[in-house]
Amino acid sequence: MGLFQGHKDIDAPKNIITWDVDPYSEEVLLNPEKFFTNLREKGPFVFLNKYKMLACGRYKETKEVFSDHKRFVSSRGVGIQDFKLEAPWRPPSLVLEVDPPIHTKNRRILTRALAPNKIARLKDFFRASADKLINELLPIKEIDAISDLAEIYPTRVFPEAVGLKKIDKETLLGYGAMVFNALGPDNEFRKAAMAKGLSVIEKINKQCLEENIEAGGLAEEIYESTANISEEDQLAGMLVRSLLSAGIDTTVSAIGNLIWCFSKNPEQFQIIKDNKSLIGNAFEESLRLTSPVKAFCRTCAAETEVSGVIIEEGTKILCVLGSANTDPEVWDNPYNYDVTRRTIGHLALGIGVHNCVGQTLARAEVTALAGALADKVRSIKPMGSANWKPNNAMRSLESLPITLEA
Ligand code: OVM
Repeated sequence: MGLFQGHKDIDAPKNIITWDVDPYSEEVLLNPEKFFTNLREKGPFVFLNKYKMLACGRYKETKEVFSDHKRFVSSRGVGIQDFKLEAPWRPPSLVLEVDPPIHTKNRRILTRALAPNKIARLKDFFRASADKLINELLPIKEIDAISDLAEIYPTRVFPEAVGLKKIDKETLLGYGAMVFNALGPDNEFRKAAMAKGLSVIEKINKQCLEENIEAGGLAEEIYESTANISEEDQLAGMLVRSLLSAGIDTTVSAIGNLIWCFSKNPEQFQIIKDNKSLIGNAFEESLRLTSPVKAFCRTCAAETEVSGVIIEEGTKILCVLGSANTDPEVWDNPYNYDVTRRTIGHLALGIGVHNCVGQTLARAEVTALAGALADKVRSIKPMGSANWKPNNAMRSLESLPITLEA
């Protein structure tokens, strides 16, 4: 059996459209909406000639594939590489890249450490940090919403909340870039992220060790939960690594994308200023519209059929969450940002057993920051064009010049 782009070399299934588009090209990464629309119009699945894999972008099939961890597994990797056929760049994650029953047991440890009652204790700290940051930025005439705000807030509050002793912003951001770009093909974006390489990995691995975990943070609990599982002394460290992998780039992108939504839709920002109870939904709507985690793959475990398409064992399926979240079959005026929209059911945090385990923490961070903006800022004025950053799995901004008007 041949290998192609790190996975099984398969032919197009019958009855589906084959497409030459490269979803990992700079052109698509920087302007995905046209790709989303075309993807949905071509059928329930398309065959990507360049990668010999399937892609889905309609809400129905994306949800079906994501919801079924038995037919569509994560243990063979959630990028285009099949871990059964090729060795991954790092030891696989013990939550993201495993299936039940191992997944169930490991995830439970994270679920407990990140439970709503634990996060509730952090609310005042998050809000005070957000107030402080916005106060620092208000007097500055023009700021970059990414390097001055979106990258600063999570890299300040997350290490403290989790209890990470010494970890710098560059290491956290550099590692996040590797983790997410590694999900794509070995293109220029993956190569650039990997080039930063060794020093970052070493620091990350050190940070996961028990001796570098502060008392009282969320990570301490992970070590406590695994203390009497003697045969698995790597488990806690690996789960802390998952927090570092999934906790920074995601919230940096989410914050940047939320501010982008506010800056482009001043009347929507005004609505949340007038009605603060809509802040939570304003964040959900930005997740729906911009889907910071744009796409994850699954691998078909055994031949099956979805919406009339026969999918063979070993097929990689690119599940384009950003496209499902803008499917006009499900969402009215899908490309509009509307803070009063019913956002329930968006797939930006996934669905099924692998849905985002850190979502309560992410929501607490981002809504604290949005609350500070809504209270302190009269308007968020764009001061130039938004620049998107190509990344094989994330949709995030490189820069966003704005003025925060007091
Ligand atoms: C992990 C991991 C890495 C990236 C993303 C993620 C969104 C988890 O290492 O467990 O979830």
